[in-house]
Amino acid sequence: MAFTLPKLPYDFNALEPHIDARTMEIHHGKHHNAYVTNLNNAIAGSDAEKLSIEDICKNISKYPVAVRNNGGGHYNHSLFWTLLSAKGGSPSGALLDAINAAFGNVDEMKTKFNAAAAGRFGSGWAWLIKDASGKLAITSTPNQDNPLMDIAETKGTPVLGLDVWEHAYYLNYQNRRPDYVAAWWNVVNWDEAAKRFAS
Ligand code: MN3
Repeated sequence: MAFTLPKLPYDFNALEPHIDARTMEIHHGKHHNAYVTNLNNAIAGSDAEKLSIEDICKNISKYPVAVRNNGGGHYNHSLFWTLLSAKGGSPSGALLDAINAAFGNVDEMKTKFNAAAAGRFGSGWAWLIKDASGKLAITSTPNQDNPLMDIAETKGTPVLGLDVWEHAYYLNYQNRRPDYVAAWWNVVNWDEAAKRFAS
């Protein structure tokens, strides 16, 4: 079964002024759509056609680089959209407890996350992950790799993920990646993050 581009759960302009409508429109309709098309082409006729995108990522070392790049692109962006919300807010409940246990407090977690996002040279992603023992950690990956992949340096289940490719912010923020990262904290969907942490 072919992969499809998921609908955004909000309007293109829902996250303004933090993430502008034109960036959302191009990011979703052009960039993510291209990952879906190229992934479907890359897995056509292979056993990966029968797998979920999560299972493809977990076994990514078995597949050609086109599957790694576009499968990662599809998984990462599908996740990214659900982790954004105009509602904003802050973490609570079990997720807040885990953040405090791992980092001391929310601000310290954000400082470490911001450093991972700023320090990723070139294109990639910053992540807050839950590792196999249930503990939170911060990591980053190059290109469209992610922490589910068997080739990832630090593996875990993504709780938060931030796209730091220039296509995610250049129209509004140009070279100011740290400003984009700071603005993104205003539109994190903490309810979705809490659900991911609990699962
Ligand atoms: Mn992107």
